[in-house]
Amino acid sequence: MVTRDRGDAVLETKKSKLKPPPMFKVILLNDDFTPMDFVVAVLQTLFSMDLERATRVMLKVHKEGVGVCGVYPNDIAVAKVGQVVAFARQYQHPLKCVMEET
Ligand code: TYC
Repeated sequence: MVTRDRGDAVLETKKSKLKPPPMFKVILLNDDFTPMDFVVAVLQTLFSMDLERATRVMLKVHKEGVGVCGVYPNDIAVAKVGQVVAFARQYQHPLKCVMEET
Protein backbone atom coordinates (compact mmCIF):
# COMPACT_ATOMS: atom_id res chain seq x y z
CA MET A 1 0.00 0.00 0.00
CA VAL A 2 1.31 3.51 -0.80
CA THR A 3 0.32 6.44 1.41
CA ARG A 4 1.48 10.06 1.36
CA ASP A 5 1.96 12.28 4.39
CA ARG A 6 1.31 16.04 4.29
CA GLY A 7 4.86 16.82 3.19
CA ASP A 8 4.24 14.45 0.25
CA ALA A 9 6.74 11.86 1.43
CA VAL A 10 5.84 8.37 0.18
CA LEU A 11 5.39 5.71 2.86
CA GLU A 12 5.29 2.05 1.89
CA THR A 13 3.18 0.05 4.30
CA LYS A 14 2.31 -3.65 4.16
CA LYS A 15 -0.85 -5.32 5.45
CA SER A 16 0.14 -7.42 8.47
CA LYS A 17 -0.37 -11.14 7.87
CA LEU A 18 -0.45 -11.74 11.63
CA LYS A 19 -3.88 -12.34 13.10
CA PRO A 20 -4.44 -11.07 16.62
CA PRO A 21 -4.36 -14.03 19.04
CA PRO A 22 -7.70 -15.67 19.87
CA MET A 23 -9.05 -14.41 23.19
CA PHE A 24 -11.06 -16.31 25.80
CA LYS A 25 -13.62 -15.18 28.35
CA VAL A 26 -13.19 -16.78 31.78
CA ILE A 27 -16.72 -17.40 33.03
CA LEU A 28 -18.04 -18.23 36.50
CA LEU A 29 -21.18 -20.35 36.78
CA ASN A 30 -23.74 -20.17 39.56
CA ASP A 31 -24.45 -23.00 41.99
CA ASP A 32 -26.53 -23.27 45.15
CA PHE A 33 -23.74 -24.05 47.61
CA THR A 34 -20.61 -21.90 47.14
CA PRO A 35 -20.82 -19.02 49.66
CA MET A 36 -21.16 -15.53 48.19
CA ASP A 37 -18.20 -14.20 50.18
CA PHE A 38 -16.00 -17.01 48.82
CA VAL A 39 -16.87 -16.05 45.24
CA VAL A 40 -16.12 -12.40 46.04
CA ALA A 41 -12.74 -13.46 47.49
CA VAL A 42 -11.98 -15.47 44.32
CA LEU A 43 -12.71 -12.46 42.13
CA GLN A 44 -10.59 -10.15 44.29
CA THR A 45 -7.68 -12.57 44.65
CA LEU A 46 -7.43 -14.17 41.21
CA PHE A 47 -8.89 -11.40 39.02
CA SER A 48 -7.62 -8.30 40.89
CA MET A 49 -11.11 -6.83 41.32
CA ASP A 50 -11.88 -4.36 44.10
CA LEU A 51 -14.63 -5.29 46.57
CA GLU A 52 -17.32 -3.30 44.74
CA ARG A 53 -16.66 -4.83 41.33
CA ALA A 54 -16.21 -8.34 42.74
CA THR A 55 -19.54 -8.03 44.55
CA ARG A 56 -21.27 -6.78 41.38
CA VAL A 57 -19.91 -9.69 39.28
CA MET A 58 -20.78 -12.25 41.99
CA LEU A 59 -24.37 -10.95 42.20
CA LYS A 60 -24.70 -11.05 38.40
CA VAL A 61 -23.64 -14.72 38.43
CA HIS A 62 -26.00 -15.43 41.35
CA LYS A 63 -28.99 -13.84 39.57
CA GLU A 64 -28.30 -14.60 35.90
CA GLY A 65 -26.36 -17.87 36.13
CA VAL A 66 -23.11 -16.72 34.48
CA GLY A 67 -20.67 -13.82 34.60
CA VAL A 68 -17.37 -12.89 32.98
CA CYS A 69 -14.30 -12.60 35.23
CA GLY A 70 -11.97 -11.41 32.47
CA VAL A 71 -10.76 -11.92 28.89
CA TYR A 72 -7.31 -13.44 28.26
CA PRO A 73 -5.17 -15.24 25.69
CA ASN A 74 -5.59 -19.04 25.74
CA ASP A 75 -2.75 -19.98 28.11
CA ILE A 76 -3.65 -17.34 30.69
CA ALA A 77 -7.36 -18.29 30.56
CA VAL A 78 -6.49 -21.99 31.05
CA ALA A 79 -4.35 -21.07 34.07
CA LYS A 80 -7.08 -18.84 35.60
CA VAL A 81 -9.73 -21.57 35.25
CA GLY A 82 -7.34 -24.05 36.90
CA GLN A 83 -6.62 -21.65 39.76
CA VAL A 84 -10.33 -20.98 40.41
CA VAL A 85 -11.21 -24.69 40.42
CA ALA A 86 -8.19 -25.67 42.56
CA PHE A 87 -8.94 -22.91 45.10
CA ALA A 88 -12.64 -23.86 45.28
CA ARG A 89 -11.91 -27.60 45.70
CA GLN A 90 -9.40 -26.83 48.45
CA TYR A 91 -12.39 -25.53 50.44
CA GLN A 92 -14.78 -28.23 49.12
CA HIS A 93 -16.91 -25.76 47.19
CA PRO A 94 -18.50 -26.91 43.90
CA LEU A 95 -17.84 -23.60 42.12
CA LYS A 96 -17.59 -24.04 38.34
CA CYS A 97 -15.46 -21.96 36.01
CA VAL A 98 -15.14 -22.36 32.24
CA MET A 99 -13.64 -20.52 29.28
CA GLU A 100 -15.17 -19.58 25.95
CA GLU A 101 -13.62 -17.99 22.87
CA THR A 102 -14.76 -14.39 22.31
N1 TYC B 1 -25.65 -18.90 44.47
C1 TYC B 1 -24.67 -18.89 45.53
C2 TYC B 1 -25.34 -18.72 46.87
O1 TYC B 1 -26.52 -18.38 46.94
C3 TYC B 1 -23.63 -17.77 45.33
C4 TYC B 1 -22.80 -17.95 44.10
C5 TYC B 1 -22.52 -16.85 43.30
C6 TYC B 1 -22.26 -19.19 43.78
C7 TYC B 1 -21.73 -16.97 42.18
C8 TYC B 1 -21.45 -19.32 42.63
O2 TYC B 1 -20.38 -18.34 40.76
C9 TYC B 1 -21.20 -18.22 41.85
N2 TYC B 1 -24.61 -18.97 47.94
